[in-house]
Amino acid sequence: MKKVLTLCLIYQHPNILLGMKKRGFGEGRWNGFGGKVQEGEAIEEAAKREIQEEAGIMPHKIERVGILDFEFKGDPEILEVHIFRGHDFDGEPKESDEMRPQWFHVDELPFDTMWPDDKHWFPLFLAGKKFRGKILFENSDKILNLHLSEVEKI
Ligand code: 6OG
Repeated sequence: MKKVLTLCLIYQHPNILLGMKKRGFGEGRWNGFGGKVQEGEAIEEAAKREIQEEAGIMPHKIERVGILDFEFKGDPEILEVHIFRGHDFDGEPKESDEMRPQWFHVDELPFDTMWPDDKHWFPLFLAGKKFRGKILFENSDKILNLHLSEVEKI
């Protein structure tokens, strides 16, 4: 079983836009914006729709930079998360029911209140690399196994 999700990060060096997840999966953590891809929807379209819904902004152009497969021990469902980077956007970030957006300097990212995988792949993201990975979680705080590699093309 596979569920396809998006995760979109706006990166205007040296700042990155994250959102505090207010409810549901990942509640209490800073993350990019995203969610489930709907039936019949292209993945990139879903990424734009989700950031619009959650942060009130519409990115001009987004680029897919990573795909990560997440598995939680004992759960047969694989979360396939497609990570996008954007730069310019229309609108002003504003709080929604799901997310409270905030800009962070890249040297002051709140890794302690982000998903534990993020500290592993953010350096690649920030360096403009493309990457693929597989991460096995024991529970939402603990990683049992992590494979991450830089790729030429995604
Ligand atoms: P909703 O279920 O709220 O979308 N997501 C993850 N992001 C990170 N950084 N690490 C993880 O490790 C993640 N698992 C899921 C994908 C959930 C949002 O959270 C992301 C979506 O953007 C397990 O619709």
